[in-house]
Amino acid sequence: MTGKLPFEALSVETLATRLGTNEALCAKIGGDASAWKVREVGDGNLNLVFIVEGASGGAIVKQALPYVRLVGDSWPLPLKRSFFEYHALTRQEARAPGSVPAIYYFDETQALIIMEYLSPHIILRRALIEGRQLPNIARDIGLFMARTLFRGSDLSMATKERKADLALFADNVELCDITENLVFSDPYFDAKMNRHTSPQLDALVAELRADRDLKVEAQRLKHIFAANAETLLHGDLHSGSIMVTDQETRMIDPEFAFYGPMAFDVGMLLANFWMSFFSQRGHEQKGKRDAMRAYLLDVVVETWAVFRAEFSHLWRTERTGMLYQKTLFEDQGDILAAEQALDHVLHQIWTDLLGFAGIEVHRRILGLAHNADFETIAEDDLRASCEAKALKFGRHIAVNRHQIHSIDEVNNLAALIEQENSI
Ligand code: SR1
Ligand code: MG
Repeated sequence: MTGKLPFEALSVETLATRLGTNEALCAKIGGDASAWKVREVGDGNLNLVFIVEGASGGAIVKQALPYVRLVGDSWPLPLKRSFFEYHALTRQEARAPGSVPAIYYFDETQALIIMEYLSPHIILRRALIEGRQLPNIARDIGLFMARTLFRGSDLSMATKERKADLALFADNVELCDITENLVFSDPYFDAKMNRHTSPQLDALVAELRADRDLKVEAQRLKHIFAANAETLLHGDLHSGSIMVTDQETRMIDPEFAFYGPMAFDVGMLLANFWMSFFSQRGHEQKGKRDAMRAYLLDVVVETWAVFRAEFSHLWRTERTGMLYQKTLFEDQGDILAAEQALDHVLHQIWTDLLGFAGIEVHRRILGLAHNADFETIAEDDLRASCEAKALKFGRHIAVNRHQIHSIDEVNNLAALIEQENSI
């Protein structure tokens, strides 16, 4: 396949013929394409994902489709998201080495990336649903977020380079539009593609949609998301975008990458841990999940602690960008001023991440794109009860984000709500 042929979606049947002469793929998995085994494994909302295995190994072939896979061709979506994913992956690898899959090949016209087959990794969301306690995720994800968010910002980069990058990713308009609508607006009115567990959640949903403070807060957060081009975000950092083994953690799928507020990735990620926490009650068929719930709250605490520690370390050792210059602080012997500024920056991230987390919880229960944590709870009343608790939690942290001062306070709230008899 060359980059010059017009776009054509791959299939299990055509992949070996079309990529059989691709040097990068042959070098990785073996050149005899007739022996390749091809499986389509994409379970995301947007793209095709193939595992291709040959005589000497395997690789992932990921291809964007010109529409939203979840909805179909009635919702066109540009192929260029593959370009942004490729460029985001290269930057993430440079800024947080070893945290993303290795890239072997990129074809912009075919919207196709050939990359490392992570095996025996599984999607983190699936592991958490199964009740698996992964020992390293908090450390690995905390480090990834601190390194990519710090090193992609004006705290670190040369301003010319950052502005060029900002211009490059500014064209990821359609994927930002998905987030702007699906995350920040649709959950708060009766949008066409919304769905929720009905009738069990109807009254609560009506209450949330009538909640003026919540609606205003969601729009303030949307404003921050759209207007605060602080750093290169992953843009969709939930537990479905992370692959794990007991030892290893890799971040995947950064096609939503763009320059936005640091707190967005952190808030979305923590929201997914809290949603996993609230969903555990629905997965107790083989026994109580108390230990799993405690584990998830510990993961939240540790992720935030690792993020803060690494961000602070980078602040002290790598602050080479045009923001909070050392010239004004350390070079004048005023180290405390640099620490005071760091406190302000971390506090801003903290306040905003709570808002983004609350909104992310809402959209996964009220909007178009639900998550498997809740969706795999077969019994409607049980699922609704888990979802109702998560919705209340999300509302509280979004609306009260300026009055909440510690991660323990948030976890205590989660634990309290979890104990309630819900609907
Ligand atoms: C129509 S896309 C819906 C969601 O899927 C992606 O994974 C993003 O989370 C997006 O919001
Ligand atoms: Mg994705």
